[in-house]
Amino acid sequence: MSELFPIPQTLAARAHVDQPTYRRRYAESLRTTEDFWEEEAAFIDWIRPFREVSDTSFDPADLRIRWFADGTLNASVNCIDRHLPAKADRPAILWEGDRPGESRTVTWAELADQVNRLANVLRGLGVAKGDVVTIYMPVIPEAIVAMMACVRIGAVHSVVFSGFSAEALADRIRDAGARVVITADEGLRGGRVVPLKRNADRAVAAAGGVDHVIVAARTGARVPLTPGRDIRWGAALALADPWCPPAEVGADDPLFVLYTSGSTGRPKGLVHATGGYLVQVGTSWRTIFDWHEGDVFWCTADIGWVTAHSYKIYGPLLNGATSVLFEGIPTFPDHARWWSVIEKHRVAIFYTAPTAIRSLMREGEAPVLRHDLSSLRVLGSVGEPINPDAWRWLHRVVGGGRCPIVDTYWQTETGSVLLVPIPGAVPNKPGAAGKPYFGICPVVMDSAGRPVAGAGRGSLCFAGSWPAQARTILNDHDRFIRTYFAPFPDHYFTGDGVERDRDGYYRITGRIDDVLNVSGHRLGTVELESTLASHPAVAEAAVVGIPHEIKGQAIFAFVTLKSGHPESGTLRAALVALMRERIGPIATPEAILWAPALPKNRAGKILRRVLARIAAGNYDDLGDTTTLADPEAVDEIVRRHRASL
Ligand code: 6R9
Repeated sequence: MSELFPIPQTLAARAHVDQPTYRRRYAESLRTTEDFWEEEAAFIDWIRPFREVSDTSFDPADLRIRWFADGTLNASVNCIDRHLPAKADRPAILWEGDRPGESRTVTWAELADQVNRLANVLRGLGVAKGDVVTIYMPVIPEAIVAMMACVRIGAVHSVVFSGFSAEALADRIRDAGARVVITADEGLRGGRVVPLKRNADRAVAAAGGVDHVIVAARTGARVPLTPGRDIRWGAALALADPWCPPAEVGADDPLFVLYTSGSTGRPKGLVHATGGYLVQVGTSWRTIFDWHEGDVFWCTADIGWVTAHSYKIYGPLLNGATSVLFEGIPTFPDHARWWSVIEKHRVAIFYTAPTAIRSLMREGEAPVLRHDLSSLRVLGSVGEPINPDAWRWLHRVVGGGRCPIVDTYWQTETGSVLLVPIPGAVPNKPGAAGKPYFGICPVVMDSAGRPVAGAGRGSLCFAGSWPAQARTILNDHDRFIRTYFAPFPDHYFTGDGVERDRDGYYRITGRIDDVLNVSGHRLGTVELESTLASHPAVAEAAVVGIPHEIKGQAIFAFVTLKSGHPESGTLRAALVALMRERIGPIATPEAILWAPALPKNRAGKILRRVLARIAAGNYDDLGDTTTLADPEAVDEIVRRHRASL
């Protein structure tokens, strides 16, 4: 696709990075990578400056990922204390509750006060440097306070998404050996109550080893407290000293653990190190969103996801930026909720996920157009490839045609964005995750493990380390090496397929394991799904392979329609025709099932694994469904699939 959207001139004129700067600095950053990161590291206030920039090797037999190793620092000082002289009474967090009308502003001084007090509470409970604290909280300012309090004393936070079940939480508490858990009485999402303390109690009972549970008040519901073990947030902080001296932490000491599900096996606890992560996340956040002093930033990701860690919490805090923290969901109480929040806070930079955009597109333009979104300057997308139709809608309807979309490609493992069209520097191509960030060297590998030169398709790898890269999988370093470094020696392997075009843009074609093989033709799910979603009646589509006697695999499509478009045989035929015409007869779907909603995890990624089992009729063996955002969606799809046989 050659459609190119030029860089808006007004934006380019004052952008941190413009086109010539990107070209020059990118080339330089590959030639002298250490010099580049050494300069970037000046962004951080070090306690003891580092002497050695890096010591890295991706050789599986001698894996080393060390950045700024002999430097020391404290994360909370960089995120909070250093902004106090200039910004104490300015807002750090603009919190919007699940219900409209419920909101709070937290200033930098208030944030500092809460963090210091909680840090002292944790210290008082015996939490020491290197200990893991599990955080299971709704999206409220206290969650950020909890993370910052941990890092103030050199403890390691492990945030577990509040939508996860008690079992999922127990697994993560056990794996990390956490002795303290921080939670809230209840959460609220889309008007529904989430019994967080009850889940936490069950998880703590199942996991064992937890000495204390700190309970913040969100709804104020009466929840049972276990004497001697449970501690009320409010009472404990009121008694705590408002100053906690920051711990001096080594740059390669862990900052946090974050669990992510692999394609198989138990969840992996990726371990991120302090110095490299803060250097790259802090500097890249400012660059890729082109943030300027005074801009209000809003990232819609839940705190349990890496996107929130890097670009909703650490990135804005490190830069002293004001950001919106929104507890709810985009469709409650109505489909205009997000747009009203953007209007209310004059949001300049809005970072979200394609799945949410597709669901809002279903409702048409009217809810968007009722609001004044003229404050928006830059839009961002993350989590999966954004199909060109959703891209164009976001660009035209939400961004009024004037905001570039930074489609950021990265992973929990990478810590920081690796591919991105920097807004003042790289013109947008809908559906392509742009070009490499500074210091990042993407490599497209063919099936024989040879780098592809120029344009071509293959497995997405990276040569050479970057500071924000995860250092290991907690308790399983061998799995870390095996998963990411053994497949292509001397390279980091992402697990994603990619296509590089002649202009050097990268288009993610989906996880390698999502590739279908129909009669020997490899078809990426992304291409198939984007084509279905380009039909005006289609809101969203997911495609999986089913075993087929002749073709090996055949295409099974799950399709969600936009409001006001009835399911019909004519529409089915039109979709089949569209696939044949756009991709070829090879892309003819064997079956299309109308799905009122698709099963997704809480980060909005479609669980194709579950759909593949349904398509094959294995209803009783859907695998691990604990990460599902909406289990009812699965029940309904199973019912319809059964009925279609
Ligand atoms: C940040 C995050 C990582 C996987 C990744 C890829 C997919 C993320 C993407 C994208 C295409 C983008 N992915 N961003 N695919 N374009 N802009 O999502 O981390 O939850 O670990 O997921 O998500 O498949 O490998 P994580």
